[in-house]
Amino acid sequence: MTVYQATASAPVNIACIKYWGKRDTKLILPTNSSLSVTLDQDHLRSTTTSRADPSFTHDRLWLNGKEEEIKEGGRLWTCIREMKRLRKEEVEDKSSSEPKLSTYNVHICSHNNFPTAAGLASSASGFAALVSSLSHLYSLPVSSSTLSLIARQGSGSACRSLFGGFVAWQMGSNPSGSDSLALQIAPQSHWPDIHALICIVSDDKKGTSSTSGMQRTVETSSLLHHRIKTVVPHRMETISKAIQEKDFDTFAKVTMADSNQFHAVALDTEPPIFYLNDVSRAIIALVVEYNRLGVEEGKGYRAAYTYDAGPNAVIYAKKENVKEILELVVEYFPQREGAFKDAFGLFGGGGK
Ligand code: 2P0
Repeated sequence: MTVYQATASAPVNIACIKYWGKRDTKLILPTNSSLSVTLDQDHLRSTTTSRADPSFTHDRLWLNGKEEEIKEGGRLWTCIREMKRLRKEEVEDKSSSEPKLSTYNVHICSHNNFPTAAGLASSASGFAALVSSLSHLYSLPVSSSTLSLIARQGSGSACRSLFGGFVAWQMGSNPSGSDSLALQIAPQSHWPDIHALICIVSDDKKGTSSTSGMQRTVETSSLLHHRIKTVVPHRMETISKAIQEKDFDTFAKVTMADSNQFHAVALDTEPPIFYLNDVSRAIIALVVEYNRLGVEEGKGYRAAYTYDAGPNAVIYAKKENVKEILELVVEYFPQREGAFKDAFGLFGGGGK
């Protein structure tokens, strides 16, 4: 008997230009383009196994060993349906000899190798790994950008985890979402010198989810409209060029400015959303001072902080400075056991 089963993993990505706001909540179409760095496959990742079998009575999914409901019309349901549709259109319609896997139910089992509650982007790696494993199961002859269209409908930021290295999510303009996809700006090998240090400030579950928080921002923040129209398009160009030219100074300035503006639009939301805490702000002050000294010594910027929808810091730095930054962080912020995850060489690997 043939077993139809495939496993794939996908890493977490951390945005330098933040996605915050949807123009279409069902299709998950963003109000602005975004750009991220995909972390190393060896560190924070989701691994997903999918199996199709004619004896399965319905689609089922387990996340870290616990079964999750696949609600009709929900995000998981949509991703699985879209992958089955691709299988039917791209494989089965073309060759009648292929088994009709699109008609079988699937069982999907997914694990994260990091705590889901840590406020790190588990939905991004999770949906990217899900789509990637189904694409292997179904032997789909499609590009990662095509798969990103489906991962996007699971969680917006997931579309960027289908590539390694530096990845842009183009907002697109088509109401169908057909051009709202991820593209690789540069592979990891282009700039392997960039490392990410992840500082777990708190592993509490965040107060306001990204999904509901961003829509409140869309509805109530006037600053968001300025950001979308005039700030982000320019920043996307500037940071893409900085990556191409391996210009860390510009990369760092744009990354920190965009993190600041994302938290400013969160604050500009009614009622306001606070993701940073006092420790997050103290880490910002440390990085600012470290960069000030770097400029004074003629070395330029040496670190870039960025924060997502939570208090945990990610610090991007060149390899030569990582040890010094780590020592500074540990000196100023004494560690609880297991509270700090240094993630050297966090890079590489796409979902495939
Ligand atoms: C990002 N974040 O670009 C931004 C920065 C959080 C802050 O993408 O509703 O979990 O599933 O599309 O992808 C978090 O948003 O939201 C996010 P949904 P998602 O990484």
